[in-house]
Amino acid sequence: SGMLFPRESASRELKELNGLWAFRADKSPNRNRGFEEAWYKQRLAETGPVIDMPVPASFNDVTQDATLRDFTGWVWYDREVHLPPRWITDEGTRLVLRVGSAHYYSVVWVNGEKVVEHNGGHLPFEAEIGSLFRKDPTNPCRITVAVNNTLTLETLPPGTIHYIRDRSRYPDGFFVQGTSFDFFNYAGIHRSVLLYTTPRAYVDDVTVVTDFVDNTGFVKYSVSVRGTTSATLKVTLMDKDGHCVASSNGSSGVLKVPDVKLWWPYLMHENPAYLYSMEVRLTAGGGGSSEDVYTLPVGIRTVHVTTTQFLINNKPFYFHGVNKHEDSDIRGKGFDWPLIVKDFNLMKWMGANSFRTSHYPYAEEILQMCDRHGIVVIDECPGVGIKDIFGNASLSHHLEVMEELVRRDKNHPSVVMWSVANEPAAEMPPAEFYFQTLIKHTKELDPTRPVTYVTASNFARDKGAPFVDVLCVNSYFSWYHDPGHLEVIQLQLNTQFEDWHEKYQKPIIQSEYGADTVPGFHSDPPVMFSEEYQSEVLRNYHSVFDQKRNKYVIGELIWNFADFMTAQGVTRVVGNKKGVFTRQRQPKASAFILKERYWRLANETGTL
Ligand code: E9O
Repeated sequence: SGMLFPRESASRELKELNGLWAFRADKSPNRNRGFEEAWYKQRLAETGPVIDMPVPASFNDVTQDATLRDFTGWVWYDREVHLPPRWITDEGTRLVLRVGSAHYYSVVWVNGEKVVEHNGGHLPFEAEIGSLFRKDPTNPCRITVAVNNTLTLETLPPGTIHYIRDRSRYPDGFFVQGTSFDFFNYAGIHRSVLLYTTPRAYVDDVTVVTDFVDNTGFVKYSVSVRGTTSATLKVTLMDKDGHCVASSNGSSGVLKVPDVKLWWPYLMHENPAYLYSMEVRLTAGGGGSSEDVYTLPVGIRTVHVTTTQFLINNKPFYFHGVNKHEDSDIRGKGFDWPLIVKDFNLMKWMGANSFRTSHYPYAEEILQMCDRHGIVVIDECPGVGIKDIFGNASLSHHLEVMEELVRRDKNHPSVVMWSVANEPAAEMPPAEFYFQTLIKHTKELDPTRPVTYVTASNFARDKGAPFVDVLCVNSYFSWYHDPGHLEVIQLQLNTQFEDWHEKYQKPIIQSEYGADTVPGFHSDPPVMFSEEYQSEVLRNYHSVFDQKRNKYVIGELIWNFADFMTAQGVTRVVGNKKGVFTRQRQPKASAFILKERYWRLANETGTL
């Protein structure tokens, strides 16, 4: 089935269940007491002590409880909700419970009955729950969600659990959740929980692929319908003013758009990010006829990759942007509109035209903002920290995650490329089959977008590079290598680009570079961790980018947009400090360097 973003319409209602939920972490030794005692059968408050927990939010940083901050295992949420009676009694209504994302593994019950389980921490899942109430029209309805943040070799990202049984040195039950990625494993219900309705016969999924020739745009669509065998579909494409520009009947077809207004990245066009609205209207015949209406924003644009260029609407696009995280004080990875709007304002302030969703899929609302603002996205799956496992179980889960990701994000004009992983152990022999399979699968799911993964390996030994469309290379000259030696950067970066390009003849994005910087640390001559050092690292990288960017280097993404939280460790002082903004979104000196550069690039490469 599809996973359309829930939208209100003449035929669909929606109720957000955000706010305070009751919460209880299962701190029993095997973390399994909740299941043994079937906490889902009653209100959580009747099973033991509960606390208030905001949804959406990570649970880690909102309390004073250190054991909750670093908790690994099952946590339980519940709340009651009053359903409008017509949602229950009307046979023609389909009622769906949807979770935007919960990290990592979730089980959901409604009034004690299990309705859905989901494996994966960054993508939505839903369940049809109406039938539960038709049998027994109880109100209120109780929703229970159990979430487990344990990471294993078969999760994405992967992790390992180490039990330490030395009772002379460690307390009873001591274990460590090991991970090999560089961000804090925030957990909880991270995105909106909501209920929505559709008619019984409904639009289940819509896929659009766009193209243009001269002044004519083409929107190839296909619609899948459920709940009826005799449906009529009417598809109408409207411009910004609501005027119909093309229409069609049937579950698939091509809409021809005269005088097309293309979707352009901002900075590349004076009228960027143009979105049409595609209204899909389903009329189900049979007994009493019913209608379902779903409206999808559609941007008409193309993406092509040559050996040296990345083309959007047949014009070369240069990525000057950032890598981000979903991360902030207190809320952790919880969805937060003020934070999102601030980040977009900062990206525009600095002239960033793109970002990578390092290292997992971001909230759909963020991609919608990108569609509306003309910011280009490299959409990354949570394949981060794959250090030595290329087994069948992990590969098949990875394929499933790509299916879920493409299903969710396929219609966003802002998404121009898929990234299937970040810095995997790409030099290991099994990486060849693994990445060949994964990339081929992704291209079958979406033949219209290029596919990459982000590498930090050696150009000569990288087993997956032959299969990518664009090489994304991370490097940290004068930081992880030759720390303190700014003078090596230009030579080493030149060599890096020439090696990769010569071997593969593909365009290259510098997908990470940067240096940890403690705001307010100053040193001239520059030393590591000072604002001057970060600035110098950037300047040295930039001078090489400038020599290569009209050749085959097609982009530069700073690591990172903002400081972010990590696991505790001796190389991290309250998180990773490679942000050009602090975690509170205030600029370091480097932010001004990027701002000046990005606006200069926009003026040179754009049509401003
Ligand atoms: C992934 C990102 O999540 N790339 C890392 C970033 C970092 O700041 C991290 O936050 O550490 C850098 C990977 C370093 C690759 C080169 C390692 C060389 C070791 C000698």
